Amino acid sequence: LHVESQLRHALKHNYLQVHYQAKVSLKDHRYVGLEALVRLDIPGAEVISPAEFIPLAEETGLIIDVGERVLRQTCRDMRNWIAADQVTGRVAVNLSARQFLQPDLTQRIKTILAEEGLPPHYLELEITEGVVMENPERAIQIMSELHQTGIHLALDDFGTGYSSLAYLKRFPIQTLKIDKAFIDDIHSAERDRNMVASIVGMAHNLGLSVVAEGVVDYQQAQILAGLNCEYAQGYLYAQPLSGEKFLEHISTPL
Ligand code: G
Ligand code: G
Ligand code: MN
Ligand code: NA
Repeated sequence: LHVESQLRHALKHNYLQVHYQAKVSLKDHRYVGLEALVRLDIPGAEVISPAEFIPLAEETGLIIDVGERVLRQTCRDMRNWIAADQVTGRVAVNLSARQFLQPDLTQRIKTILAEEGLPPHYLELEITEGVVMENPERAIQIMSELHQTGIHLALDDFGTGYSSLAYLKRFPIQTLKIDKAFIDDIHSAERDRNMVASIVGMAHNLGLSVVAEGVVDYQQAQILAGLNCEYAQGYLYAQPLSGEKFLEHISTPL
């Protein structure tokens, strides 16, 4: 109940904050895009991580409100940054299970994009493998509708949700994000390295690009580059940062 009342309080007073984490190319460690990650920042209290309040927001239905605010803020920030030539690439936003299954999802997103003045091709939506595999046929319909608007789609937390290859081929997605769990021990565990090599090979055969999540050291980055993985996110490059700090980060040469 504590987190729920904090969340309601935060929604009422607009204390949701969108942070941004850089995505980089593993070839040259250059910035290529960004992911929006929400935070609860109530004045006088510690920042609350989405890992704590997203499941609760999902249970209570508050996620619909949270999700729309995150999307709107992200589109607004991105539009301004593009107009000022401060940011290039695409911005990724995470969709929860309940959001994904909203009957009018595509229309709601199109409305927000239009109101905030962001062309759809600048937006990428991350949908977890687990959510998609709960009802793959329905997921294909929803993803196709989203894809037709020009929005890009990424399968998030890949490797944790048991996608069958038959489905993967039919999903109208452009990107796989390999879950951090496969990256953590990539230097020491040959099995994890082999798994990642297989995922990258399979993704490329299907015409998908690959992002490795949770890259924290240079050795992991080198191994991933050697496995032909194109992109990475992780603390090695940048933590999720406030918009202001994110702009500073990407404008500072490595
Ligand atoms: O940023 P952090 O690593 O603390 O995020 C924890 C979890 O919360 C991750 O699984 C991430 O995908 C999820 N998350 C972060 N921001 C959002 C958001 O805006 N919407 C949804 N649905 N999930 C988010
Ligand atoms: O589920 P999703 O992949 O959207 O969640 C991303 C989460 O991972 C965010 O909460 C983000 O803060 C976190 N994250 C990003 N990079 C790293 C990292 O290098 N190490 C750890 N431990 N977490 C990370
Ligand atoms: Mn994500
Ligand atoms: Na993930």
